[in-house]
Amino acid sequence: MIKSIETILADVPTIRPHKLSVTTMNTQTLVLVRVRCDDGVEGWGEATTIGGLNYGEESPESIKTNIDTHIAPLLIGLDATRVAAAMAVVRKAIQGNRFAKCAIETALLDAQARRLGVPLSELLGGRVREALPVAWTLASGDTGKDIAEAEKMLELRRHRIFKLKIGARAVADDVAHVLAIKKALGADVSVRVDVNQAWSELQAMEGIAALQDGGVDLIEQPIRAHNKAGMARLAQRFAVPVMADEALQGPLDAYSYATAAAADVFAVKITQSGGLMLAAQVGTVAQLAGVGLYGGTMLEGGIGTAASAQLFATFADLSFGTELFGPLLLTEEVLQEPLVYKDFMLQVPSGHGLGVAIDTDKLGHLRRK
Ligand code: MUC
Ligand code: MG
Repeated sequence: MIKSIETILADVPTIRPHKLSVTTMNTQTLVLVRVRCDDGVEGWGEATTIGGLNYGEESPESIKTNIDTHIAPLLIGLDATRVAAAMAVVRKAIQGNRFAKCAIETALLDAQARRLGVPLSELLGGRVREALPVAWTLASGDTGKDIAEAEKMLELRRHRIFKLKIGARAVADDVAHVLAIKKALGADVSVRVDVNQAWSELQAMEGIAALQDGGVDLIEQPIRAHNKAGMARLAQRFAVPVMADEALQGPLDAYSYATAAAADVFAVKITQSGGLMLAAQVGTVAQLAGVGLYGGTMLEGGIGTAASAQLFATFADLSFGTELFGPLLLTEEVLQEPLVYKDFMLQVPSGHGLGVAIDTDKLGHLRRK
């Protein structure tokens, strides 16, 4: 039986300002959910947003309030061993709130996998890989600093795929910035861009043409998420793959994007999809439709990153890799044992459930009082 549900907000400074077209992050707020069951098993989940309400329609505070006030009361007393049934109750009663639902579902699945003595990936179909290629985002806002940061990552053998956040400046300035970085890093290093919806379709045509000529490998969400027809035109016009991110808010969007051929690649995010089970369906739609898969992040800490890794390890096709570097952008680690990044890969935790444990003392210091 589900006995109690606790939600915790923890503000963790980033290692440097993280500049996106929609906001500059100096802190990340982790929303952590702890579910305790009457058999003594507990599970953890996480949801993060980017810049409060700058990126999506849920904020850390709304996630906490809506779980505490509306979602937890529906779940207390339900059978903890029947996660799908418990989530069906939540999904029937609660509109929207995909991030909150993801955090809750993750905690319930973590508890159930621990109870069964298996890694969470086994409840999601079973893993086909033990390590995931992991990109790093260069977003200091300064070309020289970004090049130095990338060179350090290559030397550490931590990342050799770099995603650049653009869209805040004029197209020509962004293109010059990206191509200077691409030139400095060379042909063997993958350079990609994420515009976070900032361009008009005309700007996108100009920008993508120049980036494609300069050897950029992937163009993420160049235009507004609702402009599916525009995304389809761009995907068709250019050889460089165009990826949907903000446009995918679950399997229905994935289906409609796949049938409209509106993206070459899907960025799958567990929060944005509304939970691990729905994110798995986004992955299935992509694989059925021949759309490439990329494991996305909302810059979660260790819990959300481990949860995403458990799912992405089940994807047969993961040709564009992942960006599960969230904990590395934060100055404080909330796990007892940090996730392992080596040889350009994130090792998928092999223990039961999420395979990670929270450092509750550390969290005690970081949590918002
Ligand atoms: C996004 O839009 O992809 C992921 C990596 C990063 O730096 O920002 C996020 C959000
Ligand atoms: Mg993105």
